Amino acid sequence: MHFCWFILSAAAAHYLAGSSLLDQLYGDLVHENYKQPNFQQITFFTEEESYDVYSSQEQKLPDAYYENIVRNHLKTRPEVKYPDKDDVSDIEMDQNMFGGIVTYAHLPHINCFKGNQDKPIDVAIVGAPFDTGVSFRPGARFGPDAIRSTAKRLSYPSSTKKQGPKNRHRKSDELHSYSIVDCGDVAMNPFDNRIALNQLYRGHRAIVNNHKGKVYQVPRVITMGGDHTITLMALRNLYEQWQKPIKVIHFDSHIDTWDPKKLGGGITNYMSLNHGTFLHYAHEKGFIVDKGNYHVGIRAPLVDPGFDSRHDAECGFEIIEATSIDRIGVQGIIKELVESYTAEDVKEGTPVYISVDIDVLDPAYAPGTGTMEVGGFTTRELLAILDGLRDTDLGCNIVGADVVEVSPPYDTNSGITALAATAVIDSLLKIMVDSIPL
Ligand SMILES: [Mn+2]
Repeated sequence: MHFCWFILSAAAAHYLAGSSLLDQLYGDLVHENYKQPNFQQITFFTEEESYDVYSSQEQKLPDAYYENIVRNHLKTRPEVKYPDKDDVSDIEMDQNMFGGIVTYAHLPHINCFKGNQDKPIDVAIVGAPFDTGVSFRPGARFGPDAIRSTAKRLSYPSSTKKQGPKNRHRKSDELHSYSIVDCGDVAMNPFDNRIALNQLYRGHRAIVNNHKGKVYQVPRVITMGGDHTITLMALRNLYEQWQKPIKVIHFDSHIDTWDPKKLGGGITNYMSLNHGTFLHYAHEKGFIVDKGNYHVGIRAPLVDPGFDSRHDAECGFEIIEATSIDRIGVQGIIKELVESYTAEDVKEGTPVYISVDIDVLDPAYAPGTGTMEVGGFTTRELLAILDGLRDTDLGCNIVGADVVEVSPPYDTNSGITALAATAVIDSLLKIMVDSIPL
């Protein structure tokens, strides 16, 4: 064995003299003038015979035998033809899975808040780095960052980018007509929730007011939380934009319609708005429809069971509990949600919002979240339910969505919670992009 390496080294020294550092490092792969050493042709030995040779310290066969091994080895090494030194066609677009400027799924980034009004936006991905509305574990302010990092293996076509083979939406030779962009994060003040949430409100507003889509008259926004409080600002914007209440499909292990007096005491108005009460306020402000909203995946204990259940129903919510999946299955849940979009909703075009608290998943699939509850859905079940909404009346009227409560400090080294969130956004995009006729 040592003898073989000696021959390789000697051959290397022969052609490396005077070449560049890279050529020396990569040897014959980059050395254009490399001439393969002219070894003598001999008959190849069988494996058993060569095993004998390698298992012995002493050389039993003629030099030509070892030279033949080297010659055959060199033959099997790939030859690389490099592009012209001024050719950047393979590096000009950021397609790197583990480097580069990070946007969700390599989507183009534009500043959606200032200027760029001429840039069309059909679907905007935007981060809401905010976690000072939580009752338990913080960290969701880093959610958008983690979701983008974990989405590096996804890629989408946009009006400015051709579809690659990794695209999961359509065949590789098709281009859709939507402009999908990553707006970056809304800068949210970490010292005062009122200011931070108002900033998010204005951020959403700037996206939908200042841009038009190629397909949608008004951009759809998918928000990456952030704790669940941020959903209230999205609902407020949609209510103002559509001038009517929004039907909410809320995936969560918690009801989040808690009366502030039950969750936190409601001592001041300021403390009353948090990630467990925002749907109470969405109802109180009239942002959401007064019946036909849905919670899916509920399993967390209530604070005051009788009161909380009554109050939740008053806020217009029906409940599909996590355990329903054992009784009616994924298809049963899809059916119930799809049928909740009534003929009247179809006639009125009731706008639908989907909010996904990642804690709807079992902690086995999403440990990196603020308030884990055991007994949740698997990632596959959640994605199957979301995918089941495609091409339905409900799906076609989804005007906004979010995924919230991803808290990277509590995630695994592999980032499975953030990874689940990337897939949720992927499913939401599929609903928004595929359901509408081009
Ligand atoms: Mn929640």
